[in-house]
Amino acid sequence: MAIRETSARHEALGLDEDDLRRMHYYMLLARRVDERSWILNRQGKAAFVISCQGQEGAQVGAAYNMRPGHDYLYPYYRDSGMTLLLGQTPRDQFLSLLGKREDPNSGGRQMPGHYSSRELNIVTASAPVGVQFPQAAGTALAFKMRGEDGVVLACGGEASTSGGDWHEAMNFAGIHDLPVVFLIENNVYAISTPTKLEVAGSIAKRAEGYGFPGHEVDGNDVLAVYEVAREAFERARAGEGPTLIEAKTYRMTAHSSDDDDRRYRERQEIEEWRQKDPIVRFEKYLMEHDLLDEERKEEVDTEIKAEVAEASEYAENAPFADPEDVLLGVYAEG
Ligand SMILES: Cc1ncc(C[n+]2csc(CCOP(=O)(O)OP(=O)(O)O)c2C)c(N)n1
Ligand SMILES: [Mg+2]
Repeated sequence: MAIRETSARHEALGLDEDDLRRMHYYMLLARRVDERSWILNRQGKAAFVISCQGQEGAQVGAAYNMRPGHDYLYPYYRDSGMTLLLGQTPRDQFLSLLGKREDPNSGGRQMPGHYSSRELNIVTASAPVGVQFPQAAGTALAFKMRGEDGVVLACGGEASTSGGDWHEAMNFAGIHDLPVVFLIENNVYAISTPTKLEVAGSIAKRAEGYGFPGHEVDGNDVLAVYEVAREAFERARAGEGPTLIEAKTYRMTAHSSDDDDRRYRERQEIEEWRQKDPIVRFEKYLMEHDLLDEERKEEVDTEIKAEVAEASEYAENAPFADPEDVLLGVYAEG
């Protein structure tokens, strides 16, 4: 009772119960799709998995500010929480993971994690780390030149801020006050390289050098990320220019299904971060505010697991692309 009487954080942010339930649903959905993906990998059905686990709070918190089909998303390979929130389905994700013809991202011809949807304005990434940023700045320039109020959300891991593309995009966006939000999901590693060997100093503070604000935020707190991103989206929509957000988070799985992380990090470190699991933390918040209890939590999880199982089965039974389609979309027709 005492907690309800004090103004709750979500109320101050203008989020109602439905918003919170949606946020929770998509975070959990992303986690369960991811877990299922690892099973499909270990069963020898999925060749490669790259996870979002641990980053769902940063992803849902930031993308919850987007207007799907209006704003543009340049995700990176871990952003499945964002693409699910915007409207891609677990089926879409498994069709992509298993390289099936119906895969909406690429017809089964791209690596998993290369999300793409014309209707949802999700632009596929190229495989080199960080190349999405100049493209995102270009889309933001197009919004500005057309006098439209769209915002571009451009995402990457902390290692992408060590590459030239990111700096060029930051500089260009700063010069032209472009409506772009740079979200860096700092998950402590770039494969086996720890952040301290990737970045000297603060990522968030680099924004100052490019003439716009940068914020560091607890990336495992979905409401904190939502809050800082909301301000960034408002700024962009008002024509005031870009914002950089560094969400401090953690990669709970190995880099990918091809990586053995026992070679470069202690189990205890992972355990410590598990205590800060963004989903568990948000569930605690919801329970403290009487918006969730154990029974309802079970119900939601059961519902999600059924949806995930159905989607996975559908994708497993779906046909592969025809071999002769391999060059579709690669070269211009005629
Ligand atoms: C230009 C380039 N260099 C190296 C790679 C190989 N590579 C793929 S993911 C990755 C790690 C990137 O780390 P980070 O940006 O922190 O993202 P995270 O995987 O930790 O989420 C690397 C080095 C690549 N894809 N592109
Ligand atoms: Mg990283």
